[in-house]
Amino acid sequence: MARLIIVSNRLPITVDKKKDGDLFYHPSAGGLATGLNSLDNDLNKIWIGWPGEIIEDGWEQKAISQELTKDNLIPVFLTQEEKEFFYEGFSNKTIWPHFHYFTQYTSYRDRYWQAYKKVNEKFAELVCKHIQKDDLVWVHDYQLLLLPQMIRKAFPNVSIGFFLHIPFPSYEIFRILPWRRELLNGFLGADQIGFHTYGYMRHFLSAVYRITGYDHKFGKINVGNRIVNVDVFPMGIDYQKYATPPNFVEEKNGIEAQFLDKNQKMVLSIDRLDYTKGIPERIKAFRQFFEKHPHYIGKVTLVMVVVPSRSNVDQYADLKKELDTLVGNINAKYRTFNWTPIRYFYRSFPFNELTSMYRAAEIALITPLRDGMNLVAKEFIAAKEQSKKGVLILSEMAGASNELTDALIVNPNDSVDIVNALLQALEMSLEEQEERLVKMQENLKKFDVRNWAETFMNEQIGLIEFKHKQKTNLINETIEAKLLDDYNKAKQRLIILDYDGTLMNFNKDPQAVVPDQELLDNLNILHSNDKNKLIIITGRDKDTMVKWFSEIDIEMATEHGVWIKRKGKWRTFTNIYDTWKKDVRPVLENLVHRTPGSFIEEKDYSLAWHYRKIDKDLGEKRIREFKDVLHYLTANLDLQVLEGNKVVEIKNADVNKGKAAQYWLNDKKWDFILAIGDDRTDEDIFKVLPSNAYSIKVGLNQTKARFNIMSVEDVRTLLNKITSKT
Ligand code: GDG
Repeated sequence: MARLIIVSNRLPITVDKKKDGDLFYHPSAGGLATGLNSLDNDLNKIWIGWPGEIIEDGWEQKAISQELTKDNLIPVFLTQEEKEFFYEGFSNKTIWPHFHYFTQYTSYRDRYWQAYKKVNEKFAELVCKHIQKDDLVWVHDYQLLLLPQMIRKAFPNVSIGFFLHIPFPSYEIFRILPWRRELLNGFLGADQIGFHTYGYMRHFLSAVYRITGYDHKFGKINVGNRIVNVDVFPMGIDYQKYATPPNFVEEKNGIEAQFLDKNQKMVLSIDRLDYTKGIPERIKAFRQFFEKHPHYIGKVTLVMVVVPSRSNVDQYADLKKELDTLVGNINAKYRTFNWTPIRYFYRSFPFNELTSMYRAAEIALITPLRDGMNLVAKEFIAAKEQSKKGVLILSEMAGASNELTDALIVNPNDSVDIVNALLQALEMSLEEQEERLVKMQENLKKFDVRNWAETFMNEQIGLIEFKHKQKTNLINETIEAKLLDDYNKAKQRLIILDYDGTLMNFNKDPQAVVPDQELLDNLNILHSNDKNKLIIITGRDKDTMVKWFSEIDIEMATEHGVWIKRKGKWRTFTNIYDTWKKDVRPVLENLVHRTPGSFIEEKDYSLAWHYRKIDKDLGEKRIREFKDVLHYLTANLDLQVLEGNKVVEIKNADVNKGKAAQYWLNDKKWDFILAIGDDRTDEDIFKVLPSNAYSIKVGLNQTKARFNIMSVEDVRTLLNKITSKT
């Protein structure tokens, strides 16, 4: 039976080793375990991760493993050094600050990177030891970015999902990292990659395109022989746990009562100690609030919970000092004998007390400078299920702000914005509070953590089915055997091949795609066989093809069929003309001027604008602009605009590869036809072929061809097999 193997840095159970050596087991904080444990499908689950304590003694490791195995948990034991360099180092001093836009804190130490790779390998080894047939793997978060690719290497067909819980930064930030390529390749080992927001997804796709060159269509990245699905899965919370907490006893003399008694309003903030959370900025804005609205002095209190974290990292210790000073100053300035402006707690609280605070607070002030999602904001809204009273002030830099649009959304760097939001929240009518809360609660109830985990898994399972379906059109062993057999039996064979993207991979410089010797040898074998007619039909210009294929006298069509070489002679359509070029060229030149990195290729009867070296979105935008101008310019001319792979070409309307193919198709009664091509212009060839022809599209895009083949490499392998039969 298929199982789900969850892999995350931390296990949902933490092991604590007391001074006397006793081992204690308790649940780790966080909603991930709830979400995953509630997955209500047929999958059995195992979970692999670090139990949070350094255990170097072999016997102890064995005892812990035995204990955890009872709950299907498998521990990865880290050494002190690994904890220091992998966890505190690369994870928390490199990726964490960098992905949260704190590049000033990013550490670029190779020592950290080496440890990161090593620990990812350690995880990979253990995961691979446990993978069985049909298992699904789901890897979590920034500590394990290399893991998907490592697992993929060992198990090319296993289904792997990956979810990033923190932001993915814009390309301009991401590219700064020396290990950007390795990190992206790590991600791309997965079949599915999930982010909290569309913004993170967009940044990721853009980084992938610019750094690795892999393009995508609607979030599906074609990585050669696989498709990687990238999508948005905003994580929810365990709604009922906060709406109707178990064992919750309304404390008569609890926090809420204390504030009510004194006619004071409670503003709440809860964060882990982290520079990403905007805590100093928040305190300063709170101080400004009293400066601007002094009549609220004595009437509003900020209850600020800061949970200790990563105290071994310098910036965290510095931040702690800064907070102590800021809170000290404001309290010293404004406190009275029965009121303190900020009640600051530097510790964590048991769940029940946390929930009491959520219920008691009139306002939650959650203003991170950057936050992947921020579950506290969602928990606060859920805790208001019964009272329907409360206002959420939320930073637009938290992923949650995309969903909680009925909160008061603020820019955490804009203290005036925060001050205004505080005033608006304090003065908001109960009707408006309820109206805003209800809308958000409805959404959070529907899209809770179970729904999040289920949606992710269902989509991942769907991909397995999709892959399976795709494979039916892909050239497999059976189709290949039939093709080779038909080829063998045939006496009059027509073989039509496209060049770029079919026989050779693309290059940023089109002139660098010179055919290699192996290809030339293979084509020569095909060409020299009396039973074969081998043709190349390409969009390239005649001169380049003549130069590159000087050794083999292959018949061909260039410029999509403008020039036809048959029986050793080149000729062109008689009715073709190029007088239009003088009108169109200046427009293209202007385009190049405005789009650095693009260039014009002039062929005999066409003009092509290449944008392979530039940003894809900019290229597409320019094409849209250009098409309008061209329509105007060519209103009375018989021209067409062909869109190829990162190139647009303007030529006479009468020319296309299908028409070119017909010269040879009509020559004889062929008993075997093979045509292979990769882009839209090759579809014109597929359209004119008889239904029993072997038409093959390179890549998995929609096509008129009968079959698909994954890559140029696969085309070359197929040709090798054909020539070995020749
Ligand atoms: C990552 C991303 C993303 C906090 N203080 C106490 C306490 N908590 C609980 C809260 C909440 C959780 O910890 C913190 O939520 P975050 O959203 O900050 O999540 P993290 O796991 O820290 O961080 C973040 C998240 O992953 C999920 O993808 O939202 O952006 O950085 O559940 O309630 N719990 C208790 N006592 C406390 O004092 N018991």
